Amino acid sequence: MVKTFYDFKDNFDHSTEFLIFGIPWDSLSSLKNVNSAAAPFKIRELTYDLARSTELGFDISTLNASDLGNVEIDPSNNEKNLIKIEEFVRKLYNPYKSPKMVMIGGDHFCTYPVLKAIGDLVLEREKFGVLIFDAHADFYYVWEGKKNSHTTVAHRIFDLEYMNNKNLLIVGARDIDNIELDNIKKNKIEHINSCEIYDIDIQETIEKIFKFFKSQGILKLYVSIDIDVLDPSIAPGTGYVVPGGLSYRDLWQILRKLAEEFNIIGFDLVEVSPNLDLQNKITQICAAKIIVEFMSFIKK
Ligand SMILES: [Mn+2]
Repeated sequence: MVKTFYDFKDNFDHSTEFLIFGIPWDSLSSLKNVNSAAAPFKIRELTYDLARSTELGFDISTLNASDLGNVEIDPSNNEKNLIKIEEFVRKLYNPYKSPKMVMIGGDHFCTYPVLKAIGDLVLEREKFGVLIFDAHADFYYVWEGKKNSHTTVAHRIFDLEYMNNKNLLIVGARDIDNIELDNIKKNKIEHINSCEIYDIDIQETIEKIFKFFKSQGILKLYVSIDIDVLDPSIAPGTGYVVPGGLSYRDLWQILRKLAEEFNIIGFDLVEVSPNLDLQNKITQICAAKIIVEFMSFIKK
């Protein structure tokens, strides 16, 4: 039996504030040895070794969260998985009074069907935006001839009819290929690269992110966190490590401020590779901490 995240219950009712679910799917990774499909199991498991309160002293048991387990995945049928995930989220997401959706991936393409299900249903869509934290832009148009890949996911999100260069922001990138750069320039995609964050400082970065969304009247955010946005010295257990990333503290601080200013309607944490992690599971611990700390910021 799959353990739940911390010891949250596995059922929910009208009062539930967070719905957690896993997507054990890594077939659309461009790497073969990543096993991020195991991450939803492994990350949940290690929460039993962690403290039951957050860093700011918030009692985790009062989060009113449910962990509904994993979406059933068929590793050999990507099309079916996309439909399944979208249906799964559609059934749970109630735009009038929805609990916050929290997804544990999986490779980064897991974000697409989740975000699409929410974005299709969200009310006042002109106030809806997407913030992606990633070492990469994931902005190839196709990858090895295929449109669906974790390397194309930001482009697929951008391609959604209601997404554009005013409601999509990529933060922390530092390994963008020339083809992607062309796509980014052509479509005028905004991104705050990792080096810019350290040229200014974290407070200014936060203000820049706020300004980007608020100047467009965007108040509701879906946040996608690729674990590789963190520097590999703190999060080595992922497929494509790139030096020069964010510190855990800086990401923590950005998420804390974001939750104060925006209605976070859902978020995800993707690309953790348990079999590439250190023996002390530092990357998986970062993932668990980011998820639960962000939940506590959202709850306030
Ligand atoms: Mn990514």
